[in-house]
Amino acid sequence: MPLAPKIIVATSNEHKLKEIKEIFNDFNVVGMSKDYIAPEETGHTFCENALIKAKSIEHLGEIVLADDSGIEVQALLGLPGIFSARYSGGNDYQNNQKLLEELKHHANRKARFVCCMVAIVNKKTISAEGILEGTIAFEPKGENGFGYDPIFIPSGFNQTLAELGSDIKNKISHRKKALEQIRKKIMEILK
Ligand code: ITT
Repeated sequence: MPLAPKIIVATSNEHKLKEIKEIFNDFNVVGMSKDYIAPEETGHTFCENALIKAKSIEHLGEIVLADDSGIEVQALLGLPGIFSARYSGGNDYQNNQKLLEELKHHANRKARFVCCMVAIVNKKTISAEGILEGTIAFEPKGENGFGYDPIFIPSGFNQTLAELGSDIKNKISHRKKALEQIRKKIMEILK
């Protein structure tokens, strides 16, 4: 059997890397070493930031991949968006608390996760976007996942992603959708 293609992922987020490994379990997905210093995310869109990250490790292998993602809340005009990781200036729990506080007086709790994946494959740059629609819960629930998972209820479900767990999340997530699209583009270049 031929060796699974190696994909190096430009992330310092171990949760993202775990999900990418689970979804791309037919590739040899590797993360960065502990001393990896992520580039500054100076882009204005998810895809611009994913490109900055992918380019920063382009020299490391034939296939490199980067994920830029976040949550867009309708009543907050798309915020926190590309600022999701640094929304409160604190940790995931504090980001969730800030978002719940901001939404306190809004009846509209619609939100969506967005993920842009950029890959550079044999010097060719490709990208794909995935979206997961849902609503913001009234309080954090569940122990699984990371980031805003404890306060995000995907459309069609009545539990948060953190309650639903990784088996369900990895079937429906923004990351899964972006990865499945980019998988096709990678295979097209490699064939
Ligand atoms: P890298 O840039 O090193 O990959 P990061 O965590 O800083 O790691 P981003 O800049 O893409 O990554 O910010 C993503 C943030 O958006 C993440 O920290 C969460 O707060 C949120 N987020 C993205 N995907 C999520 C998911 O599947 N579940 C919950 N929160 C998510």
